[in-house]
Amino acid sequence: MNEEEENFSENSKNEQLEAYRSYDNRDKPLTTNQGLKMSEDEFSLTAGERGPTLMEDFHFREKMTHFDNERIPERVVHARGFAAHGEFEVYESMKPFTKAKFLQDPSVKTPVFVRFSTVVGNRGSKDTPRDVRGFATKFYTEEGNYDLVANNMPVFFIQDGIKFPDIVHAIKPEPDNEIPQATAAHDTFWDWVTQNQETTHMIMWLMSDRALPRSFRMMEGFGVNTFRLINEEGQAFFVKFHWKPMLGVHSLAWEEAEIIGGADPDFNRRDLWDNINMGNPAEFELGMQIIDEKDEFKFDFDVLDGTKLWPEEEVPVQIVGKMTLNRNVDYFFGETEQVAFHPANIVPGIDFSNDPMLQGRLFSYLDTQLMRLSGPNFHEIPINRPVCPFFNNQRDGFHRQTINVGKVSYNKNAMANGSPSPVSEESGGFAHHQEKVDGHKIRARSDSFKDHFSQAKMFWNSMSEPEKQHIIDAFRFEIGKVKSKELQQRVVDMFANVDVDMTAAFAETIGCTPPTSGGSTETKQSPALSQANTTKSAQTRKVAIIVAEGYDGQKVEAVMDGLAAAGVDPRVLSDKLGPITGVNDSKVEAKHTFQTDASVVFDAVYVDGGKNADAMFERGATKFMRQAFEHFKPIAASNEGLQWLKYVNLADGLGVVQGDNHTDFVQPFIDAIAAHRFWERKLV
Ligand code: HDD
Repeated sequence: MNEEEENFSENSKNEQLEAYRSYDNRDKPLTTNQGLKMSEDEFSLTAGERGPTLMEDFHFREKMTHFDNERIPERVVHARGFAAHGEFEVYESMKPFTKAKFLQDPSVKTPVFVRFSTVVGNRGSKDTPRDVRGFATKFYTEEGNYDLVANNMPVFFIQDGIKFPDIVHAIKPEPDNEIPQATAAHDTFWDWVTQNQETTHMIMWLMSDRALPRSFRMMEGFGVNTFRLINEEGQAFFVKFHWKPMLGVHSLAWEEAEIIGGADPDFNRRDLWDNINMGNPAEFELGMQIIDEKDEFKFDFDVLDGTKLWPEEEVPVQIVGKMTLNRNVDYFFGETEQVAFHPANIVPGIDFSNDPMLQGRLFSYLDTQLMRLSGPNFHEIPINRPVCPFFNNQRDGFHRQTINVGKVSYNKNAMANGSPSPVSEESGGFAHHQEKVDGHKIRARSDSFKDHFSQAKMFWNSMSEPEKQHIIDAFRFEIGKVKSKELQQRVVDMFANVDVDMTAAFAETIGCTPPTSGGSTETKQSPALSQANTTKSAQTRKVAIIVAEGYDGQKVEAVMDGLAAAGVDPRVLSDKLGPITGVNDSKVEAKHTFQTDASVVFDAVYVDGGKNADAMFERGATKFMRQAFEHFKPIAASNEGLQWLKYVNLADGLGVVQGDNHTDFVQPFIDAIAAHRFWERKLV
C-alpha cells in the first residue's frame, strides 16, 4: 500500500461510502429488483410470437418504469457540475479565532467533497461559457458537515437574497424560446443589469478572464458572504473565506473557449478527471480574511455588502490550510448529482453575519433540495451523510432509509430518558452567537451599500493592459449581441460610471454614443486582483508533440523527457494513431491525430515534423501552430517545424521557442509553458 492509499483508508468518508458501493455485476445472474432470477431479457411476454404484449409482464414493467423515472430535476442554477473527493488539513491551530474542531489540529485530515460548476447552463451544456464558476466544498468534520458554498469570483450580482429569483430569471435563456443557452449575452440579462446597478462590480468580474478558467484546478474560490468565526471565549470575528490554487489562476482566451465548447464541451471536467487519474491532485490553500468586530466600520465598504470585496492589501489573506482533491467519484449521479450543499451547514466556531444576501441563501438551499431530491430525507443519501453519528426525532417522509427502533419520536420525553437531548456548548452543542440586534421592521438598505462604482473602478485599475483589453472585448461581444439599441445605450451609460475610456472603447464598436465625461474617481488598485501577478507553473500543462514518420528521434525524446521531468504532460500527435518511427529507429506512440484533437485543447505545441511529412501533414501542423499562436500559447519547433513556422510567418512571435541545441531549448520552452499565455503577442 503506498502512502496515498494509506491516507485513503484513513479517510472516514471513504470508509463510510464503501458500505454503499456495489461492485461489478459480472458473472452474476440477472434478477429483478425483487431478487427474482430472470430467464429472458430481450423479448417481452406476448400472446403468441406475433401477438400483443401481456399486462402481466412484470419484468418489462419494472425495467421500463425504472428507466422512465431515472431523471430528477436539475439544479435551478449550477446544474452542470463536476466533483471530486479529497482531504483538508489545517497548517496550524486557528484557536485564537475559532473553536471549529477541524481547524485546530494539523495532524487531522478532514475528508472533503468538492463540486465545481457553471451557473447558467443546463446539465448538458458546455464547460467553457463566459460564466461564474461554483466551488462548493463539503467538509465531513467530526462535529458534522460544514459546507463552504463558494464561487470563483469574490463578489455577487445582488445585495439581498430577495432579488435572486429575478437575476436568475433574467440571465437564464429567455422564456419564450429558451435562447440563448448558457450565456449572459442577451437582452433580458442586460436589461436587469441596467435596472439594478448593484451588479456593476460583479459584471466587471464576469467580463474579465476570471469567467473563462483554464481548469478547475487553476481558479480561486471565494465564500463571498461575510461569516463569523467564534473562539472558545465567545469572541467573534468577521471572516471571508478564500481558496488559492497552488497552480495559480489561469484563463482561456475567449475565442479558444468558444471553440473548445464544440471541440470538447467536457474540457474542464475531463481535465480534473484525467489529472486525478494521472496522480496530479488538485491542490488549494484555504485563506481567511479576518476583521475584528470592533473594526466593523473602519473601511470604505460595508462588511455586510456581498457586492464588495475586502482588498487583500488592506485585509491580508491568512493562509491556514490545504485541500487536496485526489480521488474521482465512482458514480456521477450517486455522488456529484445527489450531493446537496447548504451555507447553513456550519459547525461550532463558525456563524453567520447579517449580510442580507447570505440570509436569503440560508433559506434557499434547504428549500431547493426538498424538490430536487424529493423530500426531507436527502441527508441519508450516502454522499450527504455526516461521518459523525446523528440522532434526533425526525421521522418518516419520502425515501426514509433508517429503521428507528423504539416508540419515542418526540421531545421532551421521559420514556427514553429525555433523549436525544440537547448538550451544552462546553460539550460541543451549537449555540448561535449572541449578537445584540435592535431595529424597526423595515424594507430598506443602509446608505453604506449604495456606492456601486468605486470597487468596480478599483478592479479596472488593477488589471494589466491585456486584461483590460479582454474586458473591453467581452463587452463588445456581450452588448453587441443585445438586440435593443436603447438597451445597448443604457449599458454604455451605466458603465460610464466606472471608466469613460473603457466604455468609449466598446461603445464605438457597437454603434452607441460613447461617454465623454463621468467615471468613478477611485484611484485605488489591488494588485492581488490581476492574474498577471499569479503563480506561474508548467506542471500538468498539456503539450502537443507533433511528429511524422522520420522525426528527429533524439531531439524529440530529449524534449519529451525534459518536459516530463518538469511535470508537463506531453502528448504525441500525428496524422495517424499508433507507433511513429523516427530516424535511428526511435519510436513514439501517437495517441492523438489532427482529426481527433484540435490545437485548442492543448496548452502549448512543439512541432518537430519528420523527413517523411507530406503536404497534408504540413497543413495539419501549420494549422495547429496558427491556432496556438492566435490563442497566445507557447510554440516550439525544430527541424521541419522550423521551416513551417517561417512559412506561416510566426517565427518572430513572442513566446515562440526555436533551436537546434535541445539543452538550450527545453528550459526556455518550459518557462514559456509556465508563463501560460503570451497575451502581449502581436497577432499577424
Ligand atoms: Fe447559490 C447553488 C454559490 C448566491 C441559491 N450556489 C449554488 C452552488 C454554488 C452556489 C457553488 C452549487 C452547489 C452545488 O454544486 O450543488 N450562490 C453561491 C454563491 C453565492 C450564491 C457563492 C453568493 C454569495 N445562491 C445565492 C443566492 C441564493 C442562492 C443569493 C438565493 C437566495 N444557490 C442557490 C440555490 C442552489 C444554489 C437555488 C441551486 C442548487 C442548490 O442550491 O443546491 O439554492
